[in-house]
Amino acid sequence: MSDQPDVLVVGAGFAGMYALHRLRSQRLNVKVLEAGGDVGGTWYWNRYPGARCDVPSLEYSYGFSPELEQEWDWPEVFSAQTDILRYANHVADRFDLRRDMQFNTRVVAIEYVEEAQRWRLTTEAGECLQAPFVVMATGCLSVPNKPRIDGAERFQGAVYHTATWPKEPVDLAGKRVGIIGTGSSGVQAIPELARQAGHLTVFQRSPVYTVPANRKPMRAAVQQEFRDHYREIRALQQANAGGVSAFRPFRNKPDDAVARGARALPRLLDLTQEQRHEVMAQYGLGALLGFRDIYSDAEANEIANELYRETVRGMIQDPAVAERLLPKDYGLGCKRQVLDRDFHATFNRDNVTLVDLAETPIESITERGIRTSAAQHDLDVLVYATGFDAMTGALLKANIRGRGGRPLADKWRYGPVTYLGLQMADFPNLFTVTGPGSPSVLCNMLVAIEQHVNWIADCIDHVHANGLGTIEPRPESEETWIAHVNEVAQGTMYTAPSCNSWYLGANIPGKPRIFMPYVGGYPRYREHCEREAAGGYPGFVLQQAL
Ligand code: NA7
Repeated sequence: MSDQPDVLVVGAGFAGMYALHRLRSQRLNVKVLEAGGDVGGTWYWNRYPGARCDVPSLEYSYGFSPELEQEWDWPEVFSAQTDILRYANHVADRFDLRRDMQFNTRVVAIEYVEEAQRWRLTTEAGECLQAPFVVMATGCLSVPNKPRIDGAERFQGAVYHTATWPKEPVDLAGKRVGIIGTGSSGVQAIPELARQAGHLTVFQRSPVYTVPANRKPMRAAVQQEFRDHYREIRALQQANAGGVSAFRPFRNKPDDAVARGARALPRLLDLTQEQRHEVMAQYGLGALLGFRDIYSDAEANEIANELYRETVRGMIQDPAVAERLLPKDYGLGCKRQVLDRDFHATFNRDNVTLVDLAETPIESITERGIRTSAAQHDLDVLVYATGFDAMTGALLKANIRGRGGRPLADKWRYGPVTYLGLQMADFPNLFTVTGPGSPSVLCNMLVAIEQHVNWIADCIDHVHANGLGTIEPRPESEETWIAHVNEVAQGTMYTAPSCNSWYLGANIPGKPRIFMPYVGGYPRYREHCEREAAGGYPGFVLQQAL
């Protein structure tokens, strides 16, 4: 491992792993610092029972190595955390990544040393490292949110957070388990915890729209079809708003997929009520997501919401429980879509109780469990499935200080300000992979990560090739970009006044309410990045080397 790195990469998830591989190929000395004990990032930490990806694995995989694509077998269409982590480990072994990675190393301060055109990073253990370039590959969902609840420290039972679930198996047999939160993590964990625990009490603050996940095992022939068409599939991903190809093995070939991608989705408003019911009866809850007008038209959205509610009512035995599980004050498309396996059916089990915190809020946590305004719920185990300080959390936690010692927290006091989610003015040579203002979590993360890392690597190459010292955005580029990010988010369900999501920072008390990811589509975004690079970075300030 080099003591004089050209680039320090923070984080060894999929972004940090590829950054190391790609930058190494440019003969740069790279060192990766990772807080966890090994590679994998979000898939290293999120080991809770039921953890899975909501993008098909043949798409949620690296596209930079045709050999890797051909040799890796995915056991299921949508992979479990264990298989994704196995894949990350395979990639680390195959490309010999660990020799330039330092694990169990949390970066606690990152300061710009102006007179040296370098960054100085300090670790929790007090180690100091310096490099001219820093790549923050710290992930969008990597700082767990653990709400402050009165009395939390008094609880005598075991406490877990889904985002920091232990490596060792947790024995829940016969235990009284409570879980707070019904987002993606809670919805995935609840059916598994109910199977394992003696009794499960679900503490729900907001009901969730969730649709059944595809749970098919991978067929060898399907995998082979992908392998045979991978180059075209990767090209299709580049042309798709969410970075996923529309390729369906056997049913069509890539050319058909292009045509299908260009064809607009149907509109719910164009169907009669009878036709809508037929669609629901035939295809179930997931069918609702295929109508384009539900994401932008309030009337279509409310029709879809009501169809959703009608269908769920038919799935739950106890009508009072069903009513509590139904979202009524926000619409489909406001939050990230949750996919489940047996979530609704779990509430028909004898050993599961739903507590609606909107009716009976938590008053405190006691030695024995959770006390709501209506009852004391005795628990042996308490699970927080309360999400993350998303998108900005990890960057702010790293205590980054730019020119003049200016803290990033100060620059971002009214919300994140970046150019393209890649860089910030006054923070030269510091790059963020899938930062706020880029498509990031609205895109297939692997596609977004590779595009960002490639752009950053080319940018560093440009600085070196031209004998320059630093690059950073012009303040006016940031202003124009952030205005555009906000503009394209308006009029979508994401920013409806009734919507409170982690995309908006609404899950963290005091966080500015700003829609953080770029909703204008991955291809449009990518073209913008490419124009900057091809034009010699007109939106950036380039300074001579000292
Ligand atoms: P989410 O989607 O932010 O869900 C967190 C859940 O925790 C959600 O139901 C919250 O209710 C609930 N929550 C948060 N704070 C509290 C308090 N103080 N009291 C009660 N309930 C609370 O996080 P996930 O980990 O499930 O998923 C994050 C992403 O990871 C997901 O979208 C995928 O992209 C992968 P709320 O809705 O805020 O009322």
